[in-house]
Amino acid sequence: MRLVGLSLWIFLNLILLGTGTYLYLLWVQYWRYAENNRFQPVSRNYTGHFADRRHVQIGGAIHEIEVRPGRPLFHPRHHVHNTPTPVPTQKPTTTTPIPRELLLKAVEKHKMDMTVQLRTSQRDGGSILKKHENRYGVRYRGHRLRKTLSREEALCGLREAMVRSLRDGDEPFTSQGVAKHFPSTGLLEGRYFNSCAVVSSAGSLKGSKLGNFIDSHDAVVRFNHAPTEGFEDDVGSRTTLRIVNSQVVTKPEFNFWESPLYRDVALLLWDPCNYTATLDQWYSAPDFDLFPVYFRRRLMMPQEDLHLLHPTSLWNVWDVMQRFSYQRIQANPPSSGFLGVVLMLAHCETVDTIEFVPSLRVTKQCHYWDATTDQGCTFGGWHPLASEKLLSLALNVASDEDTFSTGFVRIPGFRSLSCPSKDPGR
Ligand code: NCC
Repeated sequence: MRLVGLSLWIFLNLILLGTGTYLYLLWVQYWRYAENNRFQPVSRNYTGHFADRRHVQIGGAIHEIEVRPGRPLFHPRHHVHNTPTPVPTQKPTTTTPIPRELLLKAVEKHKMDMTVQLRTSQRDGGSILKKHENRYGVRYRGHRLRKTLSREEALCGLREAMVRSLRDGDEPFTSQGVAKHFPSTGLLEGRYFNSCAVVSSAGSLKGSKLGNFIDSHDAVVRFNHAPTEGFEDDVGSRTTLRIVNSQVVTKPEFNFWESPLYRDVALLLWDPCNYTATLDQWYSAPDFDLFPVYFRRRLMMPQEDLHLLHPTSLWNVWDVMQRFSYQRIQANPPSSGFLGVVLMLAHCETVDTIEFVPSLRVTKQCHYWDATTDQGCTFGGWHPLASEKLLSLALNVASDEDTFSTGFVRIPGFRSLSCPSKDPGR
């Protein structure tokens, strides 16, 4: 009897301890989440002003950021064509520009703050407490970063990821009798540009006056339903390629059939598949049913430069991001933005990603065209955005001033790379 009582007592204590630990973990996770979703000022000493993002507060005084006219940034080995490398050309709009050394100080602090914020978001996004959210069955078996990242190595990894579109020979489409709906050539196949701009949809583009700079690139990539009309001063007006996720393709509110946003440009549509899914498995159960729309559009507008992303590309890119991160990263596919960057690296001498890494104009505003606020749009809620941005920073050849004041990261394309035949550590 005594033994039964003792066992019961131990059992009850164990249950109590287990429940307590569980509640404690939930509590810690909740506060981490709450903390992460509260917008933190860039630093105690200076803050980007959201009402007027052209101002910086340094010490006690508020200064207007001087937008300096651009200068060439490039190492000559990156030049292969005669078209000039784009430089930001906007003129200073300041009334009382801050002294340059103060701006550089602000840039330095901002860089530090952004790195901390991105690392924190990366850590929280990859936390094992979120493992139950592993919706795509990600089972990463490779290494994680143990030494300092080499730009060449990471670029070689991204090149190996082989981001590509589907073609008519890809199975199971031939055996399913739908191969005729797929183009015989890949997206941008045989096309090469000197300079490319990949324009994020970030709210911090508002008021940037980067429109001319963006349009001066040989190719311009945009995403989903990001508009240009009415925003030309900040985001330019040219579009070469639009990368569109399967929600935008299938949800009626985005008007994929009718909207002029999706006309007279190359289009790349994408939809996530499971980490280990074959094309067959993805084709029978896509996340959003984009195939009927895609097939219909190919049939009705065969002249269009319309493509579907090979879904394995998503996880190949994700694997590279995980391999080159110290921390576990969020187990969801990369964002359209980062897919655009990796895709264009194969077709451009250099890729400028505009306001992808948040500049001094950083804002809670999700997109440059609407007032919705959500910090997750910039630092990552669902996509592993923080990891994408940290990797972009590691590949960046632009100066800190260009990155954090003007607002672009510059990455050299794959063509100038010399990679070992088999990437080590894979
Ligand atoms: O918002 P979205 O992204 O269309 O933005 C395109 C790309 O710009 C970069 N970005 C955007 C906002 C911001 N504040 N900072 C940024 O760096 C990102 O690289 C982003 O990929 C997408 O990636 O397809 C995404 O699409 C939206 C949404 O589906 C479409 O806009 C249509 O409404 C997703 N949002 C939601 O589903 C609510 C977003 O998570 C990813």
